[in-house]
Amino acid sequence: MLINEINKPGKKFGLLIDPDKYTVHSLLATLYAAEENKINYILVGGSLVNERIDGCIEVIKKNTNLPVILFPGSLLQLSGKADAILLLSLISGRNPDYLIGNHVLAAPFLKKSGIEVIPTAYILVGEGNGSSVEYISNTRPIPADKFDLVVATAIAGELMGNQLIYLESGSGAAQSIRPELVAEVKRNISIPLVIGGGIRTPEQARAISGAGADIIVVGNAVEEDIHSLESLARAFR
Ligand code: 1GP
Repeated sequence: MLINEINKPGKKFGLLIDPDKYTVHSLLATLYAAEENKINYILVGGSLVNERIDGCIEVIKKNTNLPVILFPGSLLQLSGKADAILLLSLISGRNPDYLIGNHVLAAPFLKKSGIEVIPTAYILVGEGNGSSVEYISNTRPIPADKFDLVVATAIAGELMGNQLIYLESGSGAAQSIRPELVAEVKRNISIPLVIGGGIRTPEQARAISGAGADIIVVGNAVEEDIHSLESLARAFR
């Protein structure tokens, strides 16, 4: 089970592949770089995905041994070909579709597929200036300076039985999750903490790591510059 490996001590790096943003050629080059840099997980998903997710996962599986984890932006992004799925509950928001509605719709498929399901408390943090996840999910993020609300939400996420806490500032966010907030949340939970959104520089990765993140997820920075993978992964570890 992937979750047992995730729970082991040590920093893990998740590379997010949005199938729409890659050609087969750029995907293969990125997978090669991911193997070279001993990336731990490939996450697949995006807010809007037009390409068939199955095809993308097939290419990944054929060309690497890295575990593939679905990070679904919608019900259209389910696939039995992945190793696991983050079953996201968007607990920063109050939209029932993202708290239970979509889970019910996905449940029979997930059960039948046999894919490992990792219940994940997904917490959107930001200034409300318009991430895709905010728009698509029709929810408001928790304001980034309201540490007490973020911490209380993370504690609730753990108490509800989730196996990961995922703090998200939105893909391409100008501001990644602040290290001070990472540290505060980490002090208050005992399950692994995932941080994603807007991580572009080794300095950010190092600061977030030092503050206690167990996993970071990076998408845009690597899409734009494949060479950033090496320095980001090294800095985070
Ligand atoms: C994963 O949404 C992020 O949590 C990905 O964000 O594309 O900004 O790295 P970036």
